Amino acid sequence: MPTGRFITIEGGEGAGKSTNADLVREVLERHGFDVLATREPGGTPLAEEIRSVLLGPRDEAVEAMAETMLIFAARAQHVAQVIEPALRAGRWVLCERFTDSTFAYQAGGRGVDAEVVAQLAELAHPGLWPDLTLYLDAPPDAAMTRIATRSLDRFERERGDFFERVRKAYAVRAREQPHIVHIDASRDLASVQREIVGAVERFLSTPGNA
Ligand code: Z5A
Repeated sequence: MPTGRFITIEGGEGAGKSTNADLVREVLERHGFDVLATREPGGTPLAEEIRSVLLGPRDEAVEAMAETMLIFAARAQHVAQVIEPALRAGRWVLCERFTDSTFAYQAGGRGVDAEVVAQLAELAHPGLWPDLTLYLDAPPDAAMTRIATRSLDRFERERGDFFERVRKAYAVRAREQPHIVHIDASRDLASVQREIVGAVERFLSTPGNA
């Protein structure tokens, strides 16, 4: 049975995930791959509803474990309904954020035990991990100025030290996980994009990947 490849784009808010997802898609399509672009939290009607619940500002404090389980509920739906069928059909799936975000935000940012995140991941998407992750790394203050004119969601209203913990957790994960390629996203867009294209081309030219 043909199977496509699973590529994710990670990073803090304003790091350039959406901007560069378009570029990665173009590169893959130029190589003749059929690409399904999607995002998390979200990607199905139910998962998008959970996204609205997660991102909407609210007065009630949201428990870290409740937040984590909502994220995995959305992910289980997205994987079963969209990601796995596409991969089985031989399509390449390009997803903005996936479980590396949960290690960064819920484990790193909120303090949920990373072992619990790993266990929930194994329940929500057994055996499915990205083949390649492009991690766009930029200092939170610099990235936030790029989105300064937007209205802020519940995560973006967090304090600065939350984003530092998230970034630190991403850095640890990028060192430990061979599927993650670190990209310095604090530079001008043209430089960032050159490095992204290089990383994707290297992945494609590695035997067994394409
Ligand atoms: N979340 C979580 O906690 N746990 C999880 O497991 C998952 C998610 C999956 C929503 O995610 C929230 O969900 C997120 C974490 C939480 N928290 N927050 N905040 P999201 O991915 O939908 O939201 P986001 O990270 O806030 O995305 P974003 O703000 O849209 O950022 P982006 O996609 O990385 O950036 P962009 O839209 O491509 O670029 C922003 C602007 O910067 C734009 O004007 C660009 O033209 C500009 N830009 C981009 N790159 C550059 C460079 N290199 N130089 C200058 N300007 C640039």
